[in-house]
Amino acid sequence: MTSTVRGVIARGKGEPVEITSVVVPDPGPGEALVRIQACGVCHTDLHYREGGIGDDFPYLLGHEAAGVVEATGDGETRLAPGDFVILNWRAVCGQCRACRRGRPWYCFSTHNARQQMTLSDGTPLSPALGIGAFAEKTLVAAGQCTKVDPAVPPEVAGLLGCGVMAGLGAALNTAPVTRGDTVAVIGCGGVGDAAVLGARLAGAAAIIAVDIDPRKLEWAREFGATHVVNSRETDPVARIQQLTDGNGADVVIEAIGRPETYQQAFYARDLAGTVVLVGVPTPEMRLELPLLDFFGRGGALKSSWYGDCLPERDFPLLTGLYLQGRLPLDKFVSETIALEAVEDAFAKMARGEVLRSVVKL
Ligand code: PAD
Ligand code: ZN
Repeated sequence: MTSTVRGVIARGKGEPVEITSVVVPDPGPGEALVRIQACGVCHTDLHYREGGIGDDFPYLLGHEAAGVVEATGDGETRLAPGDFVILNWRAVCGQCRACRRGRPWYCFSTHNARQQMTLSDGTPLSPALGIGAFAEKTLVAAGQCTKVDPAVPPEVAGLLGCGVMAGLGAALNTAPVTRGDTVAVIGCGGVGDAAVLGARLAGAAAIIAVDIDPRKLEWAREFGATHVVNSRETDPVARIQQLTDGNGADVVIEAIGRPETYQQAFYARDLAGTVVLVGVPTPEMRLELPLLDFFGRGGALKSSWYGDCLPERDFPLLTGLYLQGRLPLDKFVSETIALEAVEDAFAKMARGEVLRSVVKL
């Protein structure tokens, strides 16, 4: 059996997305069929549409989602129909070399659904990040479903499925920021602002937000930035050094994914400081820096895949903080939109008008 639902696909590089019928198989063993309630529009969806991530068109976009389990495959014991879940793209396998060494947040063999969703003519779809949730229903591996308290509104819960978790985790898990650290965040979209929030949660002494858009800097302040820098007007490296007694920040989080902003992050940190790259670069980008500076500045240069999160550990923890009023996740939801408005939402994202547009179904 299959279900036919509406979904948003990217057919080819740079082409506007379109809504079409998507055929979703019933779940087999180890799989779950999820009725999507909300799915955020993340910059990574736009990267897919622009061909920046791969060439496996057509893509079924959307990956930052929450919904209700509709059916599970035979033998499923952990999940049941009716469960409220956040979808994750890190269903840890428990078997790969990272998992076996006790580092499951690096899992190199994460699970996705085995069966493929297709167009009506049978063309297989590549679901974004193995999820594909700009659709009324999607098929995922059961391990991609993390149960959380249904008291959290789906448009808020879904954000933890990608960008907000990536930003929070870049600060809390990857860096990790510790009490008293000075932190700079370069690029204050949904991911960067979540990093600001994570730094605040960790007890950072100063949080310097850098962006080229004054609106974004205002929002970053609301999330807890103690200083803001418009890098169109002010050299961010010099300003970050000035705000940290001439030293540079202990932790600099780059949340854009561009060589020039990575270079700013590299030089804006203190000696022996940490750079965390959470922004996703595109294949043609190159970085050229004096090797001596890598050596001479010491410290750690890290990348953060999905905020080094463990969904089963972090999603219930963070939704719990939200319900206690300690994590203002609803501030990320700039607007809720219909499936039809995803292309429009990409344009708003590019113009910097939103932190997150969230499709509500
Ligand atoms: P966004 O477009 O909402 O935010 C990007 C921000 O960067 C905006 O506020 C821009 O104004 C700002 N910006 C752009 N250029 C510059 C510049 N030269 N200097 C300063 N600021 C600038 O995107 P987002 O927050 O949704 O995503 C940010 C990145 O994070 C993007 O590359 C996305 O693909 C990546 C991401 N990574 C992971 C992960 O696991 N590593 C997860 C989710 C998203
Ligand atoms: Zn994402």
